[in-house]
Amino acid sequence: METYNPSEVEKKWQDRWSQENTNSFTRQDLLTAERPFYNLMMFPYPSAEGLHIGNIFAYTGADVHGRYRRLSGDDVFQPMGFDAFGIHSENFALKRGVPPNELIPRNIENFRQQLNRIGAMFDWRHSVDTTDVAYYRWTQWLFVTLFKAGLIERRERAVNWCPSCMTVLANEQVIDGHCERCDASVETRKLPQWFIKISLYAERLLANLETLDWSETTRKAQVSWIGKSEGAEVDFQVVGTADVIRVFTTRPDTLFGATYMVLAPEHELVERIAGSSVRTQVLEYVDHVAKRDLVKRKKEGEKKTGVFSGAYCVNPANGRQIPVWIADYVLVEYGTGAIMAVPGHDERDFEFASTFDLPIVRVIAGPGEGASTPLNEAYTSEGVLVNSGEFDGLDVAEAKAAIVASLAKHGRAKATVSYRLHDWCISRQRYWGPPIPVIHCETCGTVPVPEDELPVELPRLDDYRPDESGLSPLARDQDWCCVDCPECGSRARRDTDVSDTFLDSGWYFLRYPCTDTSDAALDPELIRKWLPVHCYIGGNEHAVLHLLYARFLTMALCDLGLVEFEEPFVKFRAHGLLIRDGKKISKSRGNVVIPKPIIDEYGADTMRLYLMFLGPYEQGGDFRTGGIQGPHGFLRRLWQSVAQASDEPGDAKVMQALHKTIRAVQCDTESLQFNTAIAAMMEYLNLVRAGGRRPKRGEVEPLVVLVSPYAPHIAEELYERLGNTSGLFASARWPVFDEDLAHVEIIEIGVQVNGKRRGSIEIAPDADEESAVAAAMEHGNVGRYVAGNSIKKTIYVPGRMLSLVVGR
Ligand code: ANZ
Ligand code: ZN
Repeated sequence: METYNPSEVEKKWQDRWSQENTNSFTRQDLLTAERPFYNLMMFPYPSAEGLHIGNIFAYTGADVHGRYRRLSGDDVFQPMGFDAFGIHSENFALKRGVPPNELIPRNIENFRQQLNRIGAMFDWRHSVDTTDVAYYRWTQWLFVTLFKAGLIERRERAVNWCPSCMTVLANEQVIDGHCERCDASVETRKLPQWFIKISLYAERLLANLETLDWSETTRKAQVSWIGKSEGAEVDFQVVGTADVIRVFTTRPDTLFGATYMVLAPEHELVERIAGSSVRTQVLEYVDHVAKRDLVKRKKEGEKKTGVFSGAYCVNPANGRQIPVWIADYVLVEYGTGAIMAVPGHDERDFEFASTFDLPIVRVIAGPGEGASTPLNEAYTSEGVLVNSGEFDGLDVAEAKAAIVASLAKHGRAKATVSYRLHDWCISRQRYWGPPIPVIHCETCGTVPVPEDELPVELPRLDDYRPDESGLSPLARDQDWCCVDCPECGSRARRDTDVSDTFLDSGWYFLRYPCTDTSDAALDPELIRKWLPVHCYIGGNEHAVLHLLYARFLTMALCDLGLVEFEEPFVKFRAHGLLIRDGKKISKSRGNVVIPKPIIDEYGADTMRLYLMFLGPYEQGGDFRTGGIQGPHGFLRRLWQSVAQASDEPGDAKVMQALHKTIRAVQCDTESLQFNTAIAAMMEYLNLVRAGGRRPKRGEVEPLVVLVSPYAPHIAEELYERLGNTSGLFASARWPVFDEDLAHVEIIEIGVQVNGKRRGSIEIAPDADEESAVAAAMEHGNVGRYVAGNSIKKTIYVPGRMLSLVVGR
């Protein structure tokens, strides 16, 4: 047999897969599939640079998983598409001076070729391109559907405006006051905008998280983004006036410790209550704050500033008069824009009170503390009430309920829930997106474009540059803007904004199986059969944007009876990131690695194997080009072993090792622990070839199947050379391991976190520390205690115990 020539082998099999439609399904195939498994990965936006090695790492892992499932008997649907609208793409087109309508199709073609070269089993028949009218007409349909359901509204609002991208941004796209994309400082502008009412769904979006099998970090990110806060609104009477200051607090239990109040400088009562002797000072302060940068203001840790208003309120708990201050650490847009300040138990209030010499009173006592234990800093933990009259002795939870109930009797308080999640602003004053399908008519108001008149096609513009006007470039195309009102027929104007790219990507997974359907967005039969998605893999940077919008849209469609499930992704796993020279590989850091030279030199199979061997898939790994020889050598050795194999059954000892290997590779591949699966296969091949031993067919043929998800081309070739003619997927099955032969001794050991037993793991008595820690982290309970912290120290006694010391 000739030597291993990756480029020849890979070309041969890629051609064959494409000719035989090995990975593409027809509608009929989809409908008759017996064990549907929808293996979804986040689709890329087709930049001009093409895919870099970090993207390939992500896609390869998902493909390995999909190939494994398919060999195990699942019907795996693995589509791929392009998220090609949006500012990213448009900015690039502007820079190049090539219209996006020309540039984007070229980029897409380039991406498609790159993706094909890695040998992933993408079903291109079911691809989507969000800029294709055949797709975005349904994005517009979705807009109209939500609009008719009352879930989209036009509001004149102060919105985030990026002066550099010259467009409005969603809150989610503003990071620390800066544009997520270009990093410019975000400004505020008042413009009429379209909002999707995602905040109506806050509670359900939060509650459902419990039911999802998702990476813990992703789930946590959503919980804090939704930001549910249970508390109360309490009214404080302003002394000597009829005015009332309403505050929002999450700690009504600390009411007796409220020693002063604070209004946000923009609060409407500031003008009214400012006493005459301090009026000038107050107005000066308000003016000073108004000129300051909002971004800096929101950052904690800044020195607190403020001014006394001259007014007093009555603390309804104990009738004492407390001063009202004005300070910029209270934000006007959150809660009621006013707070009761409890310096004994709130860090910000403690700092402010210390600065301005305001009284600090303890009302919660922790273990071993009493009513008069001094406070050197705010005490923010649990405890029982002290210095709180009739409520003394209650714990925090009891006191919250009791104090609110008691005030409520006099109409002074009510329990409230608030969320940080705001409505989703989807208007973009840019060119490269689906036009918002609405017509503005003087007589009829806002009229959605009738469904049978969709799509509203994006016109070609010679000049598609954004401008300062607050209007999209589409507004400059008078012919396009002028239409007849669909209701009364009089002259009317199109809405000229386009919708946010996140609307395009918020529903693409619903469209994939339905791409053969041209008269509806969704094909109910196929949706029922294939959704929700069985496994979704993507980057954790989408934890709150895309993943929240997709969940919301699915839930809304469910309420409208258009799909039968609320949650789109039963299982989500975030892949890790590749590091190079100590930094994340990314275009912005300028340390990208292009896959092509690696594929040209070693082949895609070696590259796949190498990437999957770099580190745990969900954690990522360190990219060092040098390490590629090991995986490459392994494939060469496998090739030789098949070539030299004698036609005999395997030796008993090797067969036993084989069954252990099958078991290990299966468990690890299933749980995305690709690196350890590869290590097991390498170890096995070493045993097969130990001392230059001649391999037996029964020893290597199953290995070819085990390797195939990782290195599919060479596996197909070897499988064929072993005399199988119809291709791996058509005739091979994942080998079944023999329980007795694969048996490895397993024992149970306890796991401690910070000295407390939090669970136990089942593990081989001689397992190494790394696998013991990995097994412990898989244990939900242990994971919970470790989450959010890092492991500072590990004490592992094989066969006995594992103890983790964690901290921030
Ligand atoms: C009294 C108190 C005592 C508070 C205590 C906290 C601790 P979350 O949980 O984030 O919703 N607050 C309310 N409105 C505010 C605003 N507009 N700007 C700044 N701070 C505001 O936070 C709610 C808590 O943040 C509220 O509960 C209030 O302070 C403060 F030991 O009331 B608290
Ligand atoms: Zn009209």
